[in-house]
Amino acid sequence: MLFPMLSIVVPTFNERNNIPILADKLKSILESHRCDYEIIFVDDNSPDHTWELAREMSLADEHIRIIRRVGRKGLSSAVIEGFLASKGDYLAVIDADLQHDPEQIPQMVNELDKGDCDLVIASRYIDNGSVGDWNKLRILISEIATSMSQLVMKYRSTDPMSGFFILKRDVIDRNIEKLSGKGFKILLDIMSVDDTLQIKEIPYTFSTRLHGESKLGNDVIVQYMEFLLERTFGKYVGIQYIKYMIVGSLGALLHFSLLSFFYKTLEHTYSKSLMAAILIAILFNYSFNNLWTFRSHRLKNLSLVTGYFKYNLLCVVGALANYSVSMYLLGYVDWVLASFIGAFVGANWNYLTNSIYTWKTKHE
Ligand SMILES: Nc1nc2c(ncn2[C@@H]2O[C@H](COP(=O)(O)OP(=O)(O)O)[C@@H](O)[C@H]2O)c(=O)[nH]1
Ligand SMILES: [Mg+2]
Repeated sequence: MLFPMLSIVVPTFNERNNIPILADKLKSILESHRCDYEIIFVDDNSPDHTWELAREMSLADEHIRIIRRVGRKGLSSAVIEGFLASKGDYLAVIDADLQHDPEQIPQMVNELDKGDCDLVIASRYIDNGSVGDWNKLRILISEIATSMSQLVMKYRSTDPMSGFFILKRDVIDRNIEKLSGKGFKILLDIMSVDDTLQIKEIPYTFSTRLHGESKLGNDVIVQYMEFLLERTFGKYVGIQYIKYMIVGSLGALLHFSLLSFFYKTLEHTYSKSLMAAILIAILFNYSFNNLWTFRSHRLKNLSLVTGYFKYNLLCVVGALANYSVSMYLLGYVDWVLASFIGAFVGANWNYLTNSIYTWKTKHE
């Protein structure tokens, strides 16, 4: 074989108007560089039938392939499936919307050919790179997210969230089982499981999307935080457990703030204030656990109501456990520690039983 083969994975969701333009560009650039290549579109059953058009394109051009996924969603997992189905020695990822300039691919391939690196990232944040026409808020969020990524990986990459990169196949083959595949940060995922990579960065300017609209909205930030939590604490406990404890702590904070507000500011009786604070905090915990912690098992309609009763019932038992443990320990340790351990035992009971009986998840 003269040149290493290049597989270009393009995740798509509603990109019907963009893919023929991208494919034409890739084709002319790669063929002028005499590159052996394939383009793999991975489409999550787009409502605009991107997969159908990609299939027609694949029938007309043997370099084009399409994976249509049904019942699954997510940028990272789509890219991983593309990698797994690919034939190339080098694997590249690029957005379908021409925000990444395909003209840079030959240079990126060149860097890999030199043999002194196994991952080349097109970065918006070095030298001549740029995020294009982003507003100040988006730039700030991106910068904060970039610095936080340092928590989970040893590399000082300027753009670990870049969706435009190329790597040697071996990097994926040896790490595939460790990748989380969740969310949108596939590059960070790869860099956080392998600290032996040799990385190079080249600058590029993030262009404006050609057609269609961005799929990465506000929940991207939540997903990103979850990813960092999972990579930081996930080796000790499941992400669901961490989320449950975060909601629980926020609920406790809410409880004390409400109690002090009703009792001190509004000057209601202590008993009424306490009752109101407890009821609201339970409702808060239940709702946020349903919306976030157990998102994939979210209860709706009637089961949302029956779930609420189950939740209350199980939490009453948790409260009794909390009470008994605290009372017992009070004979041995200081009251703060006794109440903390009591609350911890209660919270664990609540998590365990609610995840099994209320949200019916398989326990992680
Ligand atoms: N298969 C698949 N592709 C996705 C998904 N979400 C986004 N994409 C694609 O991933 C690329 C980057 O998404 P985009 O919306 O452009 O994000 P932005 O560039 O940050 O605004 C685009 O080609 C999208 O079509 C998804 O859930 N599944
Ligand atoms: Mg884009």
